[in-house]
Amino acid sequence: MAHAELTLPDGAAADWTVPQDWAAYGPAEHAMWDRLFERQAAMLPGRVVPEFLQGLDILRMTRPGIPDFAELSDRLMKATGWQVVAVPGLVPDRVFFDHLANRRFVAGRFIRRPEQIDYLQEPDVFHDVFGHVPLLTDPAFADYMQAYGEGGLRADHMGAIDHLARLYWYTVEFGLMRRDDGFRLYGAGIVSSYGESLFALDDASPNRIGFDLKRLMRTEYRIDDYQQSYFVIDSFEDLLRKTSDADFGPVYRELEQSSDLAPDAVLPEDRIYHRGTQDYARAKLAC
Ligand code: HBI
Ligand code: FE
Repeated sequence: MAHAELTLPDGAAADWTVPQDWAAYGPAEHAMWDRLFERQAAMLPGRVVPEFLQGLDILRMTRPGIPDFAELSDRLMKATGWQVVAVPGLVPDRVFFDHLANRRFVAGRFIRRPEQIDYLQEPDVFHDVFGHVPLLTDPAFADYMQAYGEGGLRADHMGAIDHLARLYWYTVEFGLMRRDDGFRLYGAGIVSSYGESLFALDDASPNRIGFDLKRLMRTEYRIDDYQQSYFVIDSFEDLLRKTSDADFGPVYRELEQSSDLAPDAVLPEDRIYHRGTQDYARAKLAC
């Protein structure tokens, strides 16, 4: 995605960070966090990868209230060398990649209002911190995120950000993992959403397809509704291995020769775990 319109907000540093100003949150903001947290914490065990729940424990995120980024960073630094820094909202791609490449995760400091409880456009502190930060305690996932940032800086030079952004979307945001006893969620966009946490795992509508780097990079995605396809990895180690052996230069050159795929596409060579009915997406189109 290109965010050409973004300009550095007043009060932000050159790297777009701002103080979290934790003391400035009011009771209603902490209560909104608690409401979202309790709803997800009750539902996720048995659905999310165990590494996520371990991350909540390691970071002491099971305590009430919006977490203090300084404290999260202390614990995260000890676990995997990552930090959490606050930003006012979306930041330019290059700034985003540079933070990740340096093991800093940028998180929104604001929290959604009650009328936005199930959908909002810009990532808030619940999506960013509850959704993304727990897995940064996992060594392989932590390395994957850094590698993505480094890949982003290279993709920027090669004009390939759109292809790379799809990798982030279908793994970090909307990824599923195959475990011995069934599929598990790990993508932050799913894990921070009540509705999609159910849909991604249980609904017959979306495709569930084995991870393949080039195939995934050809696939368009939806930003306004539940995904029509989810891509399934075997492990974070496997994901890291399949994405870190090259600078993606040859991959991007190959992709220039191949067409984009619709979000619901299914190919003969896909490893299809579940062929979606697409009933949900079709019903949405009809209204
Ligand atoms: N900025 N704050 C914030 N959070 C994001 O997830 C984010 C961003 N800027 C760019 C971006 N994501 C993506 O477009 C890149 O992954 C390509
Ligand atoms: Fe996100």
